[in-house]
Amino acid sequence: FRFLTAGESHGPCLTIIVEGLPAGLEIDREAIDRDLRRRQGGYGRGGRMKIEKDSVRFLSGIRHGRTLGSPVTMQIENRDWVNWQQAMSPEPLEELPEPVTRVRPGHADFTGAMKYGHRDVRNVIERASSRETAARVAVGSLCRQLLQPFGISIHSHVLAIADVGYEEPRPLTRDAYPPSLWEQVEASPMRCADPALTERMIARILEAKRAGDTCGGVFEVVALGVPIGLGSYSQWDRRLSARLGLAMLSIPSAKAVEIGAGLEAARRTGSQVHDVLRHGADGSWYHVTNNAGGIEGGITNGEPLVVRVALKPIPSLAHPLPAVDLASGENIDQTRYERSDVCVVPAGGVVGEAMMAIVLTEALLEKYGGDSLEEMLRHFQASQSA
Ligand code: EPS
Repeated sequence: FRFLTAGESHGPCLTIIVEGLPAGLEIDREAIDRDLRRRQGGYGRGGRMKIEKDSVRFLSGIRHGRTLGSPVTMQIENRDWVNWQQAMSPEPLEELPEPVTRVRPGHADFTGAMKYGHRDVRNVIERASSRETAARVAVGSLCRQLLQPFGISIHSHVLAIADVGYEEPRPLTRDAYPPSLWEQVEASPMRCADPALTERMIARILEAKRAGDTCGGVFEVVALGVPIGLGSYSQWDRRLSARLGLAMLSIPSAKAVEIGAGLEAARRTGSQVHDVLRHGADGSWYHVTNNAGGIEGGITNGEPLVVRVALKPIPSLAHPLPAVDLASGENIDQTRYERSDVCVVPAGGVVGEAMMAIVLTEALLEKYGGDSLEEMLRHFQASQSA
């Protein structure tokens, strides 16, 4: 299983090729669009999201609503392209647009320009933009549809915005994630189940916005119904924890990842951390706590898979920070401001869900692999009854 995304933020579209999905999987296009809409939402988004109405178009790999087993190609239109046709033209221009030369601290502006030798930072920002995450959400949404027949569901919620968040670590066991929690999350403009906290988070973002500033925060991604045995300790890069770490840190602005109790586990002793295993009367396995976040030895243990991701604040500030003009080499008091979001943590959570779905799809295909969904399900059912 692999995928590639392509496309500049203000180019005509995002293009995605996904290879390795089994044949015979029923695809709900509307469900992909729903996930794309969820990513576009959340309090703190800027003007661009009023322009875009993300929706996916299939160009290959699906016939009469089912996967063929051949590569799936998807396209998401950038509606803003009409305003950028000259500035982003693939053809040479007689008169070039004014180059962007002032770099924003914290953005890919400086490193990208130095690395690729660009004199116009526009050449960097276009691909470094988080617009690319729309493509990943489309891939994740396809993956979610594969995970569904195996009983796996994936959710996310926001735990903190800047310094405003849950006071105590939330429990991590199965009963801490009832369906009602996710209903509350989906109804909250902050994707936070606590209405009072939602209000405080919004107030925090508003305060930052008024000051010309931005906010980061923490979201949590949870996979429920994950079977025992995905991932492996046999090599470093087979460990599911490592694969989730890579996937989550690939999200723009991600600066830290925790699994289960995470950093808190380092502060406690072994007897306070390790999850006692029990065998139920019905033959099922369960753990009394879930500080491991559903992974032991790099392998899923049947408990909820819980990953938290910390996003730094967005580097485009309405009150710009000091910077350097790359053209003149001059130190300047204020870099430029470009239209931007103030906070993207709720959207980040939706991208986190997609990355979790992608990692679990890879791991599921490794364990129950097959060329058709039917074949995979046969392998899965055989292993469940063993
Ligand atoms: C982004 C800047 C903004 C964001 C964009 C990421 O876009 P624009 O420059 O067009 O105002 O809206 O995010 C998206 C377009 C998106 O779909 O999430 C940046 O500089 O990274």
